[in-house]
Amino acid sequence: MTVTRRTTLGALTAGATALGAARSVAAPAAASPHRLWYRQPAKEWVEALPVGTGRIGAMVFGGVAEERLQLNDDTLWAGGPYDPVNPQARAALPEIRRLIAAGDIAEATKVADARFLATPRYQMSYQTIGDLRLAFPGLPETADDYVRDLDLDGAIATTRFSAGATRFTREVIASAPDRVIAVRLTADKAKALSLDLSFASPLNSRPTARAEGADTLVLAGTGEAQNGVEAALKFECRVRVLNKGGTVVADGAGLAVRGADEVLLLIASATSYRRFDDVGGDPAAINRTAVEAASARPWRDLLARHQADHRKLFRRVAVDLGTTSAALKPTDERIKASPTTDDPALAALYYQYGRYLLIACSRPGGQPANLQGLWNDQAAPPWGSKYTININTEMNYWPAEPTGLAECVAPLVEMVRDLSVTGARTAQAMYGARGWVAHHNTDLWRATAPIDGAKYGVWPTGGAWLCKHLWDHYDYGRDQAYLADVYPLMRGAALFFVDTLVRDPRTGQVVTSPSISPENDHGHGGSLVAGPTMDQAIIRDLFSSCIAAAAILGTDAPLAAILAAARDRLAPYKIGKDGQLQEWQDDWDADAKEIHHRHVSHLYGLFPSDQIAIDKTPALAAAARRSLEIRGDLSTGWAIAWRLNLWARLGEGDHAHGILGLLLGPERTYPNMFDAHPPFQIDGNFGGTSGMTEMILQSRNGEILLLPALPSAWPSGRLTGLRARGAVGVDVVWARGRLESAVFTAAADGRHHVRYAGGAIDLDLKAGQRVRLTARDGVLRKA
Ligand code: FUC
Repeated sequence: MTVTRRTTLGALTAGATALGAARSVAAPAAASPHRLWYRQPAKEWVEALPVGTGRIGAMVFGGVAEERLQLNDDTLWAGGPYDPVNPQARAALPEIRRLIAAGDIAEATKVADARFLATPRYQMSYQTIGDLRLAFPGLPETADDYVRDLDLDGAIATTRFSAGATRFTREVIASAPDRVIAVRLTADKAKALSLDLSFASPLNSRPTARAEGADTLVLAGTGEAQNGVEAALKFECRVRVLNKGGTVVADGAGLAVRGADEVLLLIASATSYRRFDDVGGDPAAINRTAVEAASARPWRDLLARHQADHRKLFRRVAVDLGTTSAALKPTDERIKASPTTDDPALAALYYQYGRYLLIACSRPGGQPANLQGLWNDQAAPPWGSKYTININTEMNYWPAEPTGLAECVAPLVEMVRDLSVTGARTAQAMYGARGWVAHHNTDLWRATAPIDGAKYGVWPTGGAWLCKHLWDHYDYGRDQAYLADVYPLMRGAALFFVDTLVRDPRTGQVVTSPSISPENDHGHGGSLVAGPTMDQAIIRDLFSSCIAAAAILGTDAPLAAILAAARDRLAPYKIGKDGQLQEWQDDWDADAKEIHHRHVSHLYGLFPSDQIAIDKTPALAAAARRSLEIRGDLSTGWAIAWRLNLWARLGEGDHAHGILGLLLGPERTYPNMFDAHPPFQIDGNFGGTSGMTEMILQSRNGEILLLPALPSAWPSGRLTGLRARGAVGVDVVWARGRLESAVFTAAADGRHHVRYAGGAIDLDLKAGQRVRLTARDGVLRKA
């Protein structure tokens, strides 16, 4: 363990300036709490730095002689509109159910694999545009005084270096308001900027680049066909070069800039995607409009508009967990050193990075964050970089409401709206059921049938889990017009289960069948089963939120009564022979093929749900804890992050902090702070931000808990701008391991039951009202 002195940020920054004498370039801003920085260009993709408008994004490598901007468009996917429903599925359903009830899981799996899976059996992949390459003739491979960084607060990636006697600066932003990625190149000498621009794409559809006019380069092409589904999307990416003092000439499939004082590149991208069933858009027209409009604005204007837009979201939350001299090092070195170094500011940086990433990849009008958010450099990425909705997509949105990014949930809501349409067809054709269903994955085309293999895909509660986010968005924001808008989606998800739940002949209770506990083999012939604990819990939440919504909206009382009766018949939680929370109706946990399996699906009730809580259902919480102990802490990225949230819910701050250490270490965090599943998967980043929030503030079971799992490693700190259920903002400040103050700012009228340590207080707040609490001797008082 490196012993480092804890100090305030101010003192450290002063220290950094002193250090700056020795290290002229990098050091002055090194202790900035919002800065990822490096002393060398990115070699690997997971060293490059992400920017994004929510719709289009770039990974910035920071090369000297050649800069590589790897580009993405969130609607560039393989395939086109398709309906994967297998016409044989409905006839196979009774047989699969019968085989499961008879305990012949192997045979049920065979039948499901043969007749119950989607056609095609796999979904479409998210793709990449490729690279915009900037080659700088005359510049060396490596340069002096090199530093590159990503400023999370400014949402700007900057590369600075000297070559010869010239100092170069390259800045990259991805502007949501102006719908372009803008790159500004400057130098401290006149006429010093010369570069050649070209596109390179790994897509098999071989997009072609051509110059348009004297200053524009256009890459146009299509997505790829996949699994027998034809490529339906056209895409276009265009870059316009604006320069001062130099020349631009078109040179075949490239552009050459010579002798400029300053260069501004404006990059736009679009596809013909309009909706899952409409690919009639005109990408060239969309891009022309965006580039034309952005060209009318000087860089400082583009920058100011971008930063104002970003900061409106980003600055809602501030975090300080303390800092040490470890924070002076480049980010990659800090990650490497983190297992043996006290570096609480690295956790704070990771926290805000999660928020930065969500702002950059999930904005209204765009697609939701996929398995890699927005950033992917491959034509065939891992797991298709799709939407895996048996944990991953949901985890992406865990931090959204509590950390002040409710707007970022909009694309997820829109995806559920689409799924309620495509999933209605799947519900009808596969199950003969009303409502809608989505299984464990979906894609740009909103496919909803079971994919990959019965042991992964035959899981009917993916759409229902997504509906939790619809309800949570209401619960945090309390906007009734929004609730009225999404209620039909929740209602449709519930109706599917009214029609498809089956009676367990042994107990008379109702369960899902066929299903699985994602993606865990229970050791009795496979994964297929009736009534995995997670399904019962998700459906319980879905029914409860529908009942509550119907009451708030004053509608649908007859259905609410049906749901209440069905909810009472759902098979309840069970505690098994090892004291664990049973993952299945049978006590099979000890027989499972992988005892340390990464999914902890049966613990959904503890987090993200609050059906199980240490202070409400202590016996179940103890069983969940036992399950967690058996599963172990070490896993893949998102699975570690889930455990972090769960241990926070158990009130175990030090244990949670230890798990956070596993997530932040070099095994699970790449140099650019992307989460390693491995390979890269963004859910761990978001789950990490969520888990840290849960250590400081929990909003559950109708209560707000302050410092419920504060670790001893963070004796003093603050986390301000958080949101709790009931439309209230919360700022938490603590010192020497105890609460100093908590400020509540109400956005709507309401009563809040607030707890800290042993004490509690009720706050009746009117919209706009602000109240400060202190806690002397653990007793909460209004200040
Ligand atoms: C689920 C997980 C895998 C991976 C994939 C994208 O299937 O079990 O670990 O995260 O989604």
